Amino acid sequence: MATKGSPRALAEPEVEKSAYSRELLLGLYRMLVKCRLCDEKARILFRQSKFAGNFYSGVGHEATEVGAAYSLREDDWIAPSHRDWTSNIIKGVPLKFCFAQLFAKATSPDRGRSSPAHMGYPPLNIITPASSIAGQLNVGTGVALGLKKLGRDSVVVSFFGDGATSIGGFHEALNFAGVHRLPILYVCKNNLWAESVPLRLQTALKDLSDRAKAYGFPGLTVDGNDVLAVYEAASKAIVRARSGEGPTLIECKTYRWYGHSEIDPAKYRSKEEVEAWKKKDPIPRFEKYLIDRKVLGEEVKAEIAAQITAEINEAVEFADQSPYPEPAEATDFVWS
Ligand SMILES: Cc1ncc(C[n+]2csc(CCOP(=O)(O)OP(=O)(O)O)c2C)c(N)n1
Ligand SMILES: [Mg+2]
Repeated sequence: MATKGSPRALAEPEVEKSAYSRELLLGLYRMLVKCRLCDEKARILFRQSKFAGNFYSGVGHEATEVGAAYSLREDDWIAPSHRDWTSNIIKGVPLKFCFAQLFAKATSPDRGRSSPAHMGYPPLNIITPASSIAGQLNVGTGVALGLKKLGRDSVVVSFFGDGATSIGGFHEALNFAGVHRLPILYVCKNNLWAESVPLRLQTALKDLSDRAKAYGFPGLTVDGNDVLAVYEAASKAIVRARSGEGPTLIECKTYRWYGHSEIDPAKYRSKEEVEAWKKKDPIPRFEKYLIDRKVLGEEVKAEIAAQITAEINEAVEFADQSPYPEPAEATDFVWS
């Protein structure tokens, strides 16, 4: 496993153990492609004014999201942040509900109530993101406490960015989880930027995983663009959490390709930096790994892309054709 102190080089994925079945490898690949195509489609739909509010693309982060959440069971929980809408897709939320929620249509599970940055799905234990950065860490940690008190063996995966690690809520959540050995995996997507704030102004640390030491549980840094490195680290941490040994912090070094949101031209970053990270695109990199090992061929690759594209088109059509909720519904489910 790529652990802190020996982060995996940002080149070829290095797992040679063939510990992973063909089915798992293709499943991970299919999910990477699905997240990428859905995210790119959502960006286009936002620019076409198909939905309002704002959109926070996670393109570039797919290996981190998929690697961390892929081995979760249905009864496990995800506490996503504003950029993690694809965690819904990974956990199995039907695409038509994801797009209906983006479009705020009456057919979405929340009947059009949430903004695009607040996608959740209670039937699959995906907690609607809190708006305040790091706020969601406290919610996820509270769920982990609840699971422990109920004696369940489900776990929580909490996703957040580098920017969240400078906020009090982050430290309170991790400290509490360490004290009570809660069943939670903290996944920091370190994409080097928090809106326009670069990492060097965020922290004097080289590796954000060092922060775990202060709370008495393991912290490790992995290459967040290597889906197998993330998968391996996360599945071990999930087993650890499930067996009552407590939390783990995994820092995944990655990059967001686009602006903070679709209305941010991101002029604070250099073109060279962006281009250098695009060359580390997690998808062609994993593709090459699979092709070299004869797990994937050009034909299957094209078939996967075509199937996913058809599924997306159908889901977008469903969202587009769905009605908006009636204005009178606005006060339903509101307590007074
Ligand atoms: C307490 C608080 N401050 C500011 C904001 C506005 N805001 C939303 S996302 C964001 C940047 C977060 O950066 P990071 O945690 O690194 O996540 P990333 O956007 O890079 O995925 C900011 C400043 C907020 N939502 N909450
Ligand atoms: Mg960030």
